[in-house]
Amino acid sequence: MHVELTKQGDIALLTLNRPEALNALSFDILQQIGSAIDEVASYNDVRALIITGAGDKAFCAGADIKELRNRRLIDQKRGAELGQAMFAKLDRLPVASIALVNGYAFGGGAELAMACTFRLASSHAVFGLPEVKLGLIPGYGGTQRLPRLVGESRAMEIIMTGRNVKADEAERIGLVNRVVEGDLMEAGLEFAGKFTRYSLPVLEFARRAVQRAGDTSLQEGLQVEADLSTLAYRLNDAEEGMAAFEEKRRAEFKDG
Ligand code: DAK
Repeated sequence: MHVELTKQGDIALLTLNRPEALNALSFDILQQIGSAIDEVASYNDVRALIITGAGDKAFCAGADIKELRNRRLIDQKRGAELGQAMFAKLDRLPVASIALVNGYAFGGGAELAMACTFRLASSHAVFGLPEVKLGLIPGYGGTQRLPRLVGESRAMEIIMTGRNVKADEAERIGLVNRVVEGDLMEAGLEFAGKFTRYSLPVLEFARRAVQRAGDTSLQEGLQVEADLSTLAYRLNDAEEGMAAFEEKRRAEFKDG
């Protein structure tokens, strides 16, 4: 197994563990990532998922280039669809995901990080979608998720030049939420702790509403927001949150 799934308190930790190949994504590893995400979705005691890479050199150096050669066109198409489907599981996961980018995040590695809800990067992290250098274009969601994160013209430049994006630039253009100078795992757990004490269904409504902003009209998005905020209002947790405010105490949410 090149993917390890563990738990630390109420946080699930998924580690890509193939450091000898800089955690490159074989098709088998893509399937293992999908299975691990399915497993996290089945847990009822987990409030966030952290994804990182083993070792201090790479989060993930992308698709396993050695595996991509000499394949039939139909197999390449199915391969791209497989990668897209595995990463799309993160969009539908009931809890938020955080990529801890601890080094190189190239190609499929950057695409995995972009499929997460949040990204924290160590100061030596380097991002890139270098597919054009191989005569390819991104196949696991990069052409769609990068422009949503950084805007079309920046995404176009990064994809068409295949250039590296260092951590500080990644933070400046909104590709990562923040750069971490100290211990990345510690920072990731602390980052998760900023939201995991809130009501899980409320957090999920918030994620769903924000996700729609990237793929729908303003009018439709506002309707989604009105519907989901009304649904949130119907939960006991909304009553608890507002009562706690009036009673000047900390809210105790029950996820219902
Ligand atoms: N695949 C396979 N092996 C890799 C790898 C990769 N992506 N990246 C690194 N490795 C292996 C190296 O071959 C080496 O193994 P040995 O040769 O020692 O056996 C080992 O990891 C250590 O790598 P280096 O010796 O190269 O380490 P350096 O520090 O010198 O360099 C590097 C680090 C990250 C700059 C370098 O390894 C590198 O440039 N790696 C490749 C980055 C890259 O181009 N990634 C792929 C992007 S394209 C699809 C369509 C498109 C895609 C996928 C599917 N379909 C239509 C199905 C696109 C996917 C991509 O991700």
